[in-house]
Amino acid sequence: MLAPLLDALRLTHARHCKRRWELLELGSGAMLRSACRRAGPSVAGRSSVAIAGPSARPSARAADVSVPSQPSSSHLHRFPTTRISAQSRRISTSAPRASASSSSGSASKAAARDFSQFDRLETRTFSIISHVDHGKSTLADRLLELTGTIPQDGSNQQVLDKLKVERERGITVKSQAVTMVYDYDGPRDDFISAFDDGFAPKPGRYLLNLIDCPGHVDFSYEVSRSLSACQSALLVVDATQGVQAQSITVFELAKQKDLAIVPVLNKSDLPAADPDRCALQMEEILGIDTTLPGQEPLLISAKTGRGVDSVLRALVERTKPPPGVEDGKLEGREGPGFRALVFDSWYDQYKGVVSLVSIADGAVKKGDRITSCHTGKRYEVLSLGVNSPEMIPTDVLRKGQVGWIIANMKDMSEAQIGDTFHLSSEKVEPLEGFAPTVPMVYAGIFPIETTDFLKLEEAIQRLALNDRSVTVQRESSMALGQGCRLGFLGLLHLDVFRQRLEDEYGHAILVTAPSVPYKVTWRDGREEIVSNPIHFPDDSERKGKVTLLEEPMVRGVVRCPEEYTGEIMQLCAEHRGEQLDVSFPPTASAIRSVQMTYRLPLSEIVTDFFDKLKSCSSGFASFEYSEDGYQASDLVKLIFLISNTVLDSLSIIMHRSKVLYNARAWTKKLKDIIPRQQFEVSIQATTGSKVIARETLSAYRKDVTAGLYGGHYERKLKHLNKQKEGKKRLKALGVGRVQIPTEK
Ligand SMILES: Nc1nc2c(ncn2[C@@H]2O[C@H](COP(=O)(O)OP(=O)(O)OP(=O)(O)O)[C@@H](O)[C@H]2O)c(=O)[nH]1
Ligand SMILES: [Mg+2]
Repeated sequence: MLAPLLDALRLTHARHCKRRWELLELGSGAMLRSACRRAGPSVAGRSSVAIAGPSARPSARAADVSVPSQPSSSHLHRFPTTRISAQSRRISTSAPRASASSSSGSASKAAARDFSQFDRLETRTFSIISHVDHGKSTLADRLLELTGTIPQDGSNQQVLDKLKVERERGITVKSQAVTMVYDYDGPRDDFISAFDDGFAPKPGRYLLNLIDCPGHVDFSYEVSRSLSACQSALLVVDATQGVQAQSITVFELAKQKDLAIVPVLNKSDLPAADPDRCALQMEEILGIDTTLPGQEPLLISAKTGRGVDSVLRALVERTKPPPGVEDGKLEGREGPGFRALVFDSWYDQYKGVVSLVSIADGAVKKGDRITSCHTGKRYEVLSLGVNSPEMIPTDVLRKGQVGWIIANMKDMSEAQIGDTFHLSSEKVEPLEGFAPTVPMVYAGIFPIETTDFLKLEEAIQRLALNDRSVTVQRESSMALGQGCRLGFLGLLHLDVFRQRLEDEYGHAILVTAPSVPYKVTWRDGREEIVSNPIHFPDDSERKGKVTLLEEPMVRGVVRCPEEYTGEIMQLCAEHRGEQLDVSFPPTASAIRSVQMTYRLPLSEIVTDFFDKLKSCSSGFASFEYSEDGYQASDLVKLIFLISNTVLDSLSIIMHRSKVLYNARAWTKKLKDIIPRQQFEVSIQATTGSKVIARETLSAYRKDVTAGLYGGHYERKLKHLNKQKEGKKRLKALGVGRVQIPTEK
């Protein structure tokens, strides 16, 4: 599916044609306008965008994602940059004109925070979606500042990334919803309706519900459920990077949900920004006709604030309110038939279980009795309100609004994401929930102290309820005791979950090497997905019983400067990759970049592939992957035995070509880390049918003859034999009791 899109990417380059981005000075700020001079309806002068005065933003964050990501903007300075030619941008001045932001002013911003009459306001609910690091959270900051939702003090940096892990890594991992009040000053003179019926919004106060989504592929579940609550999506594209893999995925998700797309080109302040090329990519790759009214990309800089209020304006103009809630009328939002979709929930220490809902029909008030379609349980609404960004209680939530509900729920499991709430007195059809996710990577999580298992399990269950894309199963291991086996959507997801578990619950934990789900076909035709190596048949067990072993594959796209092509090809070959395509897509910089598409086994990339890729490309390579079915493979279970006892937590499934190398390397490593005992310890690696590697850890040996001077040799021998006997006894006792250090 990716191939035609990548072809289109190349085409874009061929058909590259310059469009004009005009910068017009305006009262409080400037106006940016895309004046397309291509074939088709002229849009010059159609979209007029008011821009708030540039505010100095703190410099780009230092933290970078540790696992696969596109080269971040911080890498860009290393590439020579190509600027949009001076001729392609016409800079002119025009008479000052009141912009949306200037018209609001501080008094109206204060009024905007008044939520007493908010339920009559017309609403627009939208998600901000994009590829990772294209500037969604920074844009959310500016939108919140412009609407007076947060103070405009120059210190706001990705304020919606509240989790410690988000701030440390500089990425969004959880969607956040915020309600803003926006004063719209009415359509401009050059306004052209985006709708066939000529729909034009009226000037006035609007309620905008913003949902900032994560960009990394591992958190696509967050994006998908956030989009379910929306009418439109702001598709942000970094004007220096162009349309990238996740831009396509999230765009398709939004299209599937039939949302209005508002394309935004961000980072226009950077010299490498090439809005012409990006706009063309949007056309060629995403099929957005940027010449049509309502589909023109908005050129902004979320960092400086330039052009950001054009986004607010576009949200009101390019999206229609849900039917029945126009013009501040209450009829369409009174009920009956109240239905609310639960799209997030969390546990608040003081308030208890909080459900974030999007009201699809009717209204709900404090004291109402509601029922969960999922469990059939009834609750009383104790309080409700909106996030702006703090929790603000209100009297009622009506159709089209997004807000929180606190009912007398005892347990997080009662606030199921994807559930529908309705009034207990009414019968309704449940809203469409969310399809369950399929984990791509599994890992075992064990407590360091085995007695802490119940505490750890509770912590895992709580976090997993907050992140429904994680699957949890109990697991026990001879060496590590009781633990849980968790399924994640990717490696970053696993790493973030581990960190959240440690941060939020203060547990020191042990995570086993990630593994992937394999498919075993038994002779009776039964197919079984095995994600835990303990349950995978070894060579001796499978004889005559297993007809087919398959492993999950991915289609990976590596993009890097051309000079690293050789190293990356070698790396992919070492990881059993099969090359499918090589292309040279256009870049914003003067450095030629190469894009290689590979089919790789998932198991090969869940270990050290990303680290190697980053180091062999000096950090410039980016890697994206998507599932690509299963493929028959000669798989082997490598089992380790310490003093003839199976160390089940170390069992690992791998391709037969790698088994000997790994068996030798791992037995050597185990020999280094296992402390010497009073008795000899054997370390063996086996495939079930034969031992393929062995190391022996020699015993401590006290010199029992040290104190004996002279005398007959038999006297010494007697002591030595006694020692031998003792060691034999110890060895017998010590089997299975060798302590494996866990921290290495
Ligand atoms: N120069 C410049 N940098 C920007 C702009 N917008 C965002 N950035 C920087 O780009 C980086 C990523 O910004 P974020 O807002 O966190 O990006 P994001 O899309 O929310 O990232 P994820 O949520 O992890 O996908 C940060 O260092 C921002 O400071 C912009 O308009 N100009
Ligand atoms: Mg973000």
